[in-house]
Amino acid sequence: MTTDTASSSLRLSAVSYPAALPGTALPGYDRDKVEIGVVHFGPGAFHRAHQAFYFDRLLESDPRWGICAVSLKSPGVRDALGPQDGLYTLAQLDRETSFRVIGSILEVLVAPEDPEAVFARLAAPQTRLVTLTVTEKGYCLTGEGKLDTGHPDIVHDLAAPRGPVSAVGYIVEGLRRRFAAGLPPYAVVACDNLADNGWRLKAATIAFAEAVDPALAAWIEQNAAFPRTMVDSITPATDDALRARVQAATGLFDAWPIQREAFTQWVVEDVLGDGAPDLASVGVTLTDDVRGFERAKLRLLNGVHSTLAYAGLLKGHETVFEAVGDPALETLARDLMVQDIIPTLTAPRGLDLVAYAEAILDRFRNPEIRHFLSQIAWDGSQKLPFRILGTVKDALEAGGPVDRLAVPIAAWFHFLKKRAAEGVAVTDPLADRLLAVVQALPGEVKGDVAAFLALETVFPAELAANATFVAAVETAYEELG
Ligand code: CS2
Repeated sequence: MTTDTASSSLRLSAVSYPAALPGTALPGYDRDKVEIGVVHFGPGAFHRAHQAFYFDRLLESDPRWGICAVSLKSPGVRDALGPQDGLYTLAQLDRETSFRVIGSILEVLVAPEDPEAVFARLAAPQTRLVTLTVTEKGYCLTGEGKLDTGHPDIVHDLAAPRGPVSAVGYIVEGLRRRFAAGLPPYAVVACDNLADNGWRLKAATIAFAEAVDPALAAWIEQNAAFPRTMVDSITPATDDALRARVQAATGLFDAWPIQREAFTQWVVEDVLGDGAPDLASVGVTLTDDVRGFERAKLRLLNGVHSTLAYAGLLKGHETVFEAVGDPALETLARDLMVQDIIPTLTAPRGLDLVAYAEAILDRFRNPEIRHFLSQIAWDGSQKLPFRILGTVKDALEAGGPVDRLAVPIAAWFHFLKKRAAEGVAVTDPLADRLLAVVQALPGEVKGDVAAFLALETVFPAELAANATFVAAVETAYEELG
């Protein structure tokens, strides 16, 4: 943030926002009349670009769905949005550009500073939904997708369930209080890119609750909804260029605006039941076939994103736009989608998967957005199992080739080697382990690949022992080397 710019101009707030320059869309409702009905864990850029945008629109017709945003660790969002009364600007940067002040976040809490305030929100009768964007690692799951009872946060929370640090710990303590008070549970809506996100979270929540009180676990099992969801909107991290652009367009300084493409999609399993917000009225798809949407998005968009990230960084590209403009990488992306991934998918009714894949490539060509490959490259150990390895497993079961699907995996290995050689740390919860593997590599193809595939939390044992898969990864590793 540039303090000069901040002080020389009016800052976005509840008082100043009506003075935004014409053309800036403003909250179309009275924020003083809004009630908090949603508690959200993890108010990072994606939440503010996506769910908070949908609730902002919903508040125009129903004031019960304001958001209490809870950061589980850092005070950054509270410190930026506090002086702005929770308001921030959403810039939609695309062939057409627009700016909108979002008003749906009414409160930002920093859980470690005031856990009791979070519990009070969770236990409030008006709270009907708990939503989450805590990234893959925030679910504290094992490689098999079960609650990781060896995870330090879970070990901590199981020993002190009334003073949790993890998202699952907070969800269970909130539900415990509601159970004790005779209130209905809230629905828990996972909004991260995990296959079967809601089911996994439900299983993890119940496993945790079992350890606290089996009666609570049974009550959650019978009464709480954990819909699976698919979320989609490309949301690069905020930078100073965006701050300047937002200030020029709106006339107001915003310490933490958000940028995204114009496209946005939210598909929610239709299990929220009576009393749920009318999400369909603001463009959310409620469906019984969330799996079809979710698999298609995770494997096509995110799978190819990760492929472009690792293969693109190895070729010296910085952004998705640059990578997809490289003819060899564009061909790789398209061939992966059409020849390898689509055959493993079952299209949801009405969705033409080839057209969907082309539309994704077109979104990657958005010239208004600088989406850094290095950002997408984060947390590869958490992302690749959902994005690529599920496809590999299905392709192997169908007897198909996995040569091209091995490319992103081999590219990830080379990316890790390159980062280690440059002395640059990788952002990944397994970073220490990954570095140890790289430092002990024997330096020949078979040995190197075997050492990487021995990462058992990333590669299930059966896959790591599959001769077709191993040979494909070795070939790709050699070609990229
Ligand atoms: C990206 C996603 O950072 C990443 O790993 O693949 O954040 C992607 O942009 C979103 O899932 C798009 O909906």
